[in-house]
Amino acid sequence: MKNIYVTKPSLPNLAEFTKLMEEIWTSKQLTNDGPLHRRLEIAVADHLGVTHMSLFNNGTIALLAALRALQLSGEVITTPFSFVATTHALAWNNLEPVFVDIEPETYNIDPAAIEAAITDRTSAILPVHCYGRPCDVAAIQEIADRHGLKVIYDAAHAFGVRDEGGSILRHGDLSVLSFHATKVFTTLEGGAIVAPDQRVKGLIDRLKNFGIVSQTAIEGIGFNGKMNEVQAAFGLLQLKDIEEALEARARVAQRYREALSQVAGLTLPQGQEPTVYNNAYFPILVGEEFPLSRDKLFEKMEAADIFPRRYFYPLISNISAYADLPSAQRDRLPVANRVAEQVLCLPIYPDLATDDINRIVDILTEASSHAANR
Ligand code: T4K
Repeated sequence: MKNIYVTKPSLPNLAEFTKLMEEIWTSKQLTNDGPLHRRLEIAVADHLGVTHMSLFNNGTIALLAALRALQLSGEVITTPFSFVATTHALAWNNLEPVFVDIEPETYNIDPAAIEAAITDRTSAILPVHCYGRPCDVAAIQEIADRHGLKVIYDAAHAFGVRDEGGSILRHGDLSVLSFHATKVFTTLEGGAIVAPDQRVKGLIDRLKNFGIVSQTAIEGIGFNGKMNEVQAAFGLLQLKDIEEALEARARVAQRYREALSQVAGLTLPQGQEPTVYNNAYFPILVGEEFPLSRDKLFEKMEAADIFPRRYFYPLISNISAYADLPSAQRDRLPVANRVAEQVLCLPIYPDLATDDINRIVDILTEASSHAANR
């Protein structure tokens, strides 16, 4: 039987890609703010409805640059329920992560918990729009304003997500995207920072290019975060197909909802009007009422050549690099620990065939009718 993975990128038309490669072959401009990079930067910003954006070679380097650009120090309050890159970016900036618990409905950082974790060493908040579901941006901003803190959103999952006022990337001081191959919009590897104005974008553009201002002037300690022309070419073609890709994802999510909403013990992701979601992931929780534990269900699916993922398990606060932090104690993070132990991200991507969705639905419904074996 064919393997079904948690995601598969949609590839652009190969002939069109070849044409763009010919442009690169002709110009021999391979990287360093080349013409395709410039085109993509404008096109993506325009598509997302933001004004100031800097492309990066990947989302992790973009996160490092965002934290560096804001010159933070001391402690940064963050969520343990994310991909490890979120916390690693703090560590690489010599910032101390302070974990707080998440909300049981959105799996995003709990604003009430943020307030309680603020000390005189806190300089910022690093929330994640987990699975592309928006954080409580108003509550987070209110707390940040009251305590003079910066807010950097890890928006790696949030390409194209909008609230009633427009792109959710406009919130906070900076938002950071990932364009990795597993993401809704990809440039193979890639990422971006959304900045509030041209001055901050300029600072970020310098940071990602070693601090170079001109041939004779270097400002600050930059590094190499540049996106190359092949990545940009791939992105330009991805962007052409993004609306259809998002619609196809929405259809997969809808099919899962129809088929699984009545299955006892499974909690499905719920949307909230008027938010526009991107269906980047389809996380379900496998609760106590389900006959199989999450891990037994995971193994059963793998045995049937279906490969969902336990994003995000283990919880970041439980991995050895961070487990000794005072804020990492399990009893301080009950919701995050429970969700990490119950979550399973089902396969979702534009080309997921109806037969494959049916295979996934069948295995879940069949498992739900078994006698308990947790
Ligand atoms: N912040 C957050 C919240 C993030 O989720 C991420 C990345 C970042 C920051 C950092 O951004 P980047 O530096 O990555 O731009 C993946 C990705 O590597 C990672 O980008 C992503 N989050 C994370 C959630 O997932 P893995 O280890 O699960 O990927 P992998 O290689 O096992 O791929 C999963 C499945 O996708 C495979 O089973 C098959 C499919 N796949 C994957 C690749 C790479 C393909 O079909 N084609 C491919 O080229 O981490």
